[in-house]
Amino acid sequence: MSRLIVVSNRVTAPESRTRGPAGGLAVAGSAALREYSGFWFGWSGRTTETFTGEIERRLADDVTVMTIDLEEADFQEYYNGYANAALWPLFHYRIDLTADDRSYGEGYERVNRRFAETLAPLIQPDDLVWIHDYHLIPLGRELRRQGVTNPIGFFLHIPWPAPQLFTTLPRHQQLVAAMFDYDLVGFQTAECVAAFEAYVLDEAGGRRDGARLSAFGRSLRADAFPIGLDTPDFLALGRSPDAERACDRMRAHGVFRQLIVGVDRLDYSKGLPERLLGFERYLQDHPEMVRKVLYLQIAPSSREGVEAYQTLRANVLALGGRINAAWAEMDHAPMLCVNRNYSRAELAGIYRAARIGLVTPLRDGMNLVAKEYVAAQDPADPGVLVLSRFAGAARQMTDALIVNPYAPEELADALHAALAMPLAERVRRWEAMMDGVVRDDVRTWRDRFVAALEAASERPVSERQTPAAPRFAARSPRPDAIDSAGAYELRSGPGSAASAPGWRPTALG
Ligand code: ADQ
Repeated sequence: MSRLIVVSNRVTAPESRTRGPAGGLAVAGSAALREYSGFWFGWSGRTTETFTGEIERRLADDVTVMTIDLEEADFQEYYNGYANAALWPLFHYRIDLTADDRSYGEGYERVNRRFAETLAPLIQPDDLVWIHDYHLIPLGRELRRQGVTNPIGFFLHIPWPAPQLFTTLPRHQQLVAAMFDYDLVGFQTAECVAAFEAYVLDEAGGRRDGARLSAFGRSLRADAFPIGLDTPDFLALGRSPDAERACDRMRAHGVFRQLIVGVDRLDYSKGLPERLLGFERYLQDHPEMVRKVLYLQIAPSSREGVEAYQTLRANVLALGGRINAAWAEMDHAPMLCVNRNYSRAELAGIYRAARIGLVTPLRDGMNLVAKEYVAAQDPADPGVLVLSRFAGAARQMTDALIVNPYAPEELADALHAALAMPLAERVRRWEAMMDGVVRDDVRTWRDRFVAALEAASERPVSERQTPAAPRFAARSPRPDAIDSAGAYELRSGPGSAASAPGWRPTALG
């Protein structure tokens, strides 16, 4: 069996899947590797004065983790800069927040090159390489330049924007040209695949040949692979003493009140100000409910080095203050905004105590909180998921109450409908969604992606090279400006669900 090498910007220790904080990728990365041999490679999260390329290797929760430190300039230009101030806002349809700077692009290219130079010598001939997310789009190209001929797949966790938006990015064609060094490119939804394909056909003069897209003299397969939860793991966490305690604590706090919960990184893509306006509108429309609901918003800070995040934090705090100032009494406040992380077990307990899970991003690749909320519910008395139509999850979770997060009155109406929903309807909707959460879990996602990567690679194992010694690496000429060095050059080698306990799919009775 091939080894699987998972590469992401940040390697969050797999053990943090229970302790939190956990981004979506942390959960997915460790679940992807736990049943495969191989390792997880990425940035340690630390910066040093100068880049050394030294690899720290350790075993965490049965997963081999290899990390490198980056330079402070890398962190500013590649991470805070190009990845999070240019690509992230653009890919989430916020071109008004996109900041570009020549140094950002240079830092992005440099870090991707450094990743490739450090990683390439670790790759063996029959390894599969799976690269994750927008920080590392050009890494496949850099690995090819290092002579790696193994199958390399790329999965984008965030949305791929419509061509009209994507073309606002300076050097957009270079970024897409680099993607054609992958054998397989995966997106969260069919809508993202269609947006990518539209760009390739209309802007890059490419074409579709059966399942493959061709452009820039190369071809790849592009498909949708909606990510899921590690459902059995999450169900087990939901039965843990920490989860029970958190659930009891929330129920005691919200006694005689219906609890509404939101759990999001403090990120403008998550639609927090818009959500607070929707809640405010609900209180205005239903003043009789003011003492009967409690909205808990858990929103730990994120990317505090980027200006747009500091502004967002101030906005959310101001809106929360305005709502409580208008409606609070000496013994009651309608909402709580908590700026911290909880363990995943505690989150499971909090979700379970809540009658409504409020997940209303303005744009989201998938959104795992929606799936976690459903997985955490009591089957005999489940809560209602209110879900933005702009989350990838809305394509699968059609039994949620689907809303337009930009319309406060729609949010207010959905809160009203959810609180009035009879038990039988809550159960019916929850069962339909839970079937999907169990069936399409993170293992299904991983196995589908890995199988597609094996199938998409046109190079048999016997023809794969390891970049262990100086050699000639053939590269096809390309029309884009990334590579002006010619078609051949001397390379000098390295250094340059259904089994979920406590749940049975309804289809099986
Ligand atoms: P994220 O933007 O990080 O992920 P999401 O899918 O919602 O978004 O995952 C967030 C994760 O962090 C969840 O597992 C949640 O439980 C956890 N989390 C959030 N707040 C927390 C808190 N206060 N304490 C502890 N844990 C907390 C990106 C994309 C998503 C995509 C995922 C996976 O932006 O669209 O779903 O990757 O592909």
